[in-house]
Amino acid sequence: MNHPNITELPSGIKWFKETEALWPGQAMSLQVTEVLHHEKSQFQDVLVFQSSNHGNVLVLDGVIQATERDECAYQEMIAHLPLNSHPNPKKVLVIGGGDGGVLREIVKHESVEEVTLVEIDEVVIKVSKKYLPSMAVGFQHPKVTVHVGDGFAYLRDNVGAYDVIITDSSDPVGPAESLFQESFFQLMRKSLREGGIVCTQGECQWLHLSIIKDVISNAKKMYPVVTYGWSSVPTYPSGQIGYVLCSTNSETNFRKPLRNLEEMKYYNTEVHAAAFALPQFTKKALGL
Ligand code: SPM
Repeated sequence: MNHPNITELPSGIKWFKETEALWPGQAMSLQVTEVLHHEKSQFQDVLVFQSSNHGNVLVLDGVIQATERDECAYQEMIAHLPLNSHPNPKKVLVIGGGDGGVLREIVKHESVEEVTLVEIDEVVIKVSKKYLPSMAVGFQHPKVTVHVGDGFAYLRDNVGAYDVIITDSSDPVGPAESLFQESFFQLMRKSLREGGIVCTQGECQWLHLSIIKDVISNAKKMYPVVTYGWSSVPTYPSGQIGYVLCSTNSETNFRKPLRNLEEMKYYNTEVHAAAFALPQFTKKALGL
């Protein structure tokens, strides 16, 4: 099966290479042992391959979304940073996240009563259930409801409904572009209950400070507390990714988790607090 990002060397060894205009002049490569699935869905190019050292890998429009080896670093942080900053999160919404890994993390919180996942691309859910079972296990929990559709439309129909909203999106090109815009943050704001918190995929400080700066300055127009945290994810461009966190409660201190969680792979209370320690160039660029 041919894929534009996979090259076979004369030795027969195959490499996946992640090239994208958002990170010019650099490319993460992973050795491919088998292409498990490739299809053009209604929204994007969907690829799943088995790698030599990172387990199965989900790729959307040529960009790595999750590898079985390091997905914990992203899924745990995007879930537990906001949930452990809310005093009593009961109703949680996930926009995107069709692999199920963020769901798997959210249901670990005892206070959570209902989680709804809104994913635009049903194919991502289908291939994740088949090839990424350690992530898709999240779909099996009785607290979880899945809605296949557009996040904007869902938010418009669900005002004042959620304690925490997590946007687990791909990058701001293609189907996820609108999820980085001010209008989306306004809709999320309206869908929160009093004291509600949002956490969105916040791109990489080595590559996208101007995108992050715009997102944060837009968010500051409508949320009294806005900040940026990050974690190390080796298979994401430049080896890290960030999280934009916003609270409607001016008392929220994202640096101080309100609870601990036992037996995570990546997350603990020290990592939570450290996520908000920013390099000087980031603090200066973002005004944090
Ligand atoms: N549940 C996992 C889905 C992953 N969502 C985020 C993927 C981001 C991939 N690109 C990272 C680029 C950072 N600049």
